[in-house]
Amino acid sequence: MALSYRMDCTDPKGPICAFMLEGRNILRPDSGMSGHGYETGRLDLPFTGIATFGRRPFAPDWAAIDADVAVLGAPFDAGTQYRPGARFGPRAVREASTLFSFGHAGAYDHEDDATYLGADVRIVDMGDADIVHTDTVKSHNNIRLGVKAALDSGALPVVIGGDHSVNIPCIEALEGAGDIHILQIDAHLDFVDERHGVTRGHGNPMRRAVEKSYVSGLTQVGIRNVSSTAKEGYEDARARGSDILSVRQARAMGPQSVIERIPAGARLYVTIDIDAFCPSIAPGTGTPSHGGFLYYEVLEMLQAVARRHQIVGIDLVEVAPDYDPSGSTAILAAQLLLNFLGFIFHAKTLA
Ligand SMILES: [Mn+2]
Repeated sequence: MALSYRMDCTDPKGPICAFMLEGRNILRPDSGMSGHGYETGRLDLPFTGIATFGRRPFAPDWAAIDADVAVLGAPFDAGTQYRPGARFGPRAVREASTLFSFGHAGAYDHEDDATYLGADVRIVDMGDADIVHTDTVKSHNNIRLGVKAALDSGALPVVIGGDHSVNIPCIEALEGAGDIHILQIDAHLDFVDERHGVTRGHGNPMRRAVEKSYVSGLTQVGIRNVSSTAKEGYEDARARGSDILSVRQARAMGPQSVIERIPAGARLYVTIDIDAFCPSIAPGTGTPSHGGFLYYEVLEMLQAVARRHQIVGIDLVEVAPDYDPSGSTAILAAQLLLNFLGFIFHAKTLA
């Protein structure tokens, strides 16, 4: 058989670039609504092919995104105050996400009796924001432009960090798009104003967020142990209306009750720091903190917010894969993101 790889940018519904093999999208082989194509096409097991997020189409032309979800890598880790390595997060999470790309035309969940992320949910991978070493402002600006491009196209932006400083340009990109509430799932408060002149490190993002006129409030869940935020930071956060819950407090009230504390009707931005999880299941991060969440505690919070709120943006940060030779941390990140996206688009079908 003749192998003819080409870039196809001529889709009549929009110039999304996709890798095609003899007319079939090899990154998303079974994209028809009619179901899987095991008998007629390639098997395309998860370990084959190009590792875009979920093995969905690569969309390098940010001026021509035509999708429901646009995934952007933000491989910046110069904002860290301890172990670096989150610059390798986007690649690791993309690689891990291929595990969930069996080509079943969606993922059937028997507990929910729902098929998530069928071919009707169009996800593209924008690639990475350009990172300029030693230059936080330029790197953050490139991330902001990527998120803005996703928003302008009408797609839901999903950013994979990078350290938590990459949340700063994500929130900046939402300027002019209406008021938002932020749900932060994290071990650390990240509410430092300024220290030694640093205002855009990974300890600063929630402080930068509340300075925005369009950020109406914060819900900060999973906060525990030592942090770069001192007592004054907690007092400042609470004075600005922040709702701060530790893992033990959140666990005692249950995921549904935690989410019901978020103001009803709020448009929600969700920022997930992987160090919110227990290091026993997520050791691949720069500042691990024992006593963290387990998988279903966070998954059930995400399922609840997807049912209750409009989600306007997501970031998942601080996966530093080299501290976890098992790869479980990146798999956790990919599994969370894909399930969260599944819940969001499934909730729209019920609305
Ligand atoms: Mn954080």
